[in-house]
Amino acid sequence: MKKTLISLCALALGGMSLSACGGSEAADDGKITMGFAQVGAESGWRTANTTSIQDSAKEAGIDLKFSDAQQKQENQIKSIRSYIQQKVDVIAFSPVVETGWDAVLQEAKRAKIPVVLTDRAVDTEDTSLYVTFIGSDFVEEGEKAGQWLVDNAEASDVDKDGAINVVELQGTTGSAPAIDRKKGFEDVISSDSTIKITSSQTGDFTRDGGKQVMEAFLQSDPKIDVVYAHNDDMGLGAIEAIKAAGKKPGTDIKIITVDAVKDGMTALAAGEINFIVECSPLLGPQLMDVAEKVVAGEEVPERIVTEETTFTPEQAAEALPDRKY
Ligand code: GYE
Repeated sequence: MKKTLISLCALALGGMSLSACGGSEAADDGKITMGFAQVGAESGWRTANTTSIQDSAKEAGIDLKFSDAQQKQENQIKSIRSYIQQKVDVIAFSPVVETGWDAVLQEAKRAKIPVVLTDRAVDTEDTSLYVTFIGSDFVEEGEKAGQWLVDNAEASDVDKDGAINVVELQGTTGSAPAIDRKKGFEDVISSDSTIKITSSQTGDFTRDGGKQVMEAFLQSDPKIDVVYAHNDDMGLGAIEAIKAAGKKPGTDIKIITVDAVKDGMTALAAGEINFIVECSPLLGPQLMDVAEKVVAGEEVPERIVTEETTFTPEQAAEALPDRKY
């Protein structure tokens, strides 16, 4: 590995000294070292994502340094700084929130360590701070959720008063999937004046968060027709709250979620969730592939979008036996 780096750097930098180049000590044994700063372990999606990254690193023979930030940006920044100090070959991370990354990403750039974003995007003017972003189109996911509601609005209007009152369980405040899933959904439902978001609050992408927020919504608002949860886990928490309030999830109150992890799909097949927009957590193989290319100095696309689908209860029942996560 070092040889490739030296020749590439020599080409790129001409007369500049080799010590200014990205060739790292960690690459001396021929193995690529990747530092990965994960968001946390907040959801079934995240667990599947972590497994995918760890398994594919092993398969690709990449030495993985992994950290869990417990959903705190300051922890992720600390991990990234430590990866820079350790001179890893490549840094990959899933930014917990969109903003506030420029300083640490500039440090990585100065150290000539390429950064790959996976799963979540950052909001920065300077796109030279990362090589690529691998992940879903969250706006499109929100649109798909909204489209299902527009298409099924009549059936969803359980109290038949002509208004469809939606409560929204948002993901982590400031995170790309929370911002974009909200936007995509709102854009599409605005075409139907009977559909209104009556309450919207963050449940931080956790089951417990979803349950607590839903309990509060149910106490203050007797006219909830639909729950739009930004992930399965919050939807599953909402199901518990709805049951505890003596109502039937999926029937008295319709539920739309995003992710399509096993627990979500099981609830969908059982009719307790009505529609799920898929968001694939299996980003590991693509990430390792991109890391190998980037370290070898090859070009990679600036944006790699994950392909995904949607599920109705019938489709969930069919897909469940083969579902890997
Ligand atoms: O939908 C949610 C997780 O960033 C796409 O984060 C990811 C989201 C996912 O906690 O379950």
